[in-house]
Amino acid sequence: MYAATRPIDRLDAVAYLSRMAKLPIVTLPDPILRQVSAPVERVDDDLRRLIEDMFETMYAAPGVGLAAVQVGIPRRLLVVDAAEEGEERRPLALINPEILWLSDEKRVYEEGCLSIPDVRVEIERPARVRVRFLDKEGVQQELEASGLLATAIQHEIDHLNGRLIIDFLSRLKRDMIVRKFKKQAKGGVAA
Ligand code: GNR
Ligand code: NI
Repeated sequence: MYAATRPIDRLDAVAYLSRMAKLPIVTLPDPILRQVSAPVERVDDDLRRLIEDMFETMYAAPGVGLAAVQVGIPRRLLVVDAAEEGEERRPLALINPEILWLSDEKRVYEEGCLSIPDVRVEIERPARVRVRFLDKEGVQQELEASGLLATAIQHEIDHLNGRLIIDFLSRLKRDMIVRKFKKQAKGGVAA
């Protein structure tokens, strides 16, 4: 409806001024999840708006991390917040992240993925990671992470390369899960 024919009420005005949006999350078997995301070319206001929307989407899910491809935008951008419930938020946006170093020490964690609801996979990954990236101001940064943050960053960078947690399973188990999601997408039962 047009603003000229209908007064904007207070809630509309707030939504309009803050302009945050929860975005739909792409799920298996959408083939976009298998794309290799392209580098972000410009860090501008449009990208910062996308980052804000990705944070809103991730916190609402709720999730520990989110890659842009999961909201249908195959660009090398991810957001993550590994703070525990009750802790203060620690939002991190990584643009064009590059892994500089992975520890020999490993850590095993049962990972979930918002693009593969209700599936959990136990994955062994390097326990610590060092990454270089651009922050939301376009400034190059480096970060060394451990614990859940290290796991989540590796999970999200896998998304940028079209890799999913089911790729750590045997082909048989992976195919069973993919088939289930294909059937669901066709209009089968929800479980
Ligand atoms: O919410 C999520 N939880 C999670 C748990 C362990 C390791 C990685 C993650 S990321 C995941 C959200 C998601 O799908 N990000 O791509
Ligand atoms: Ni995921």
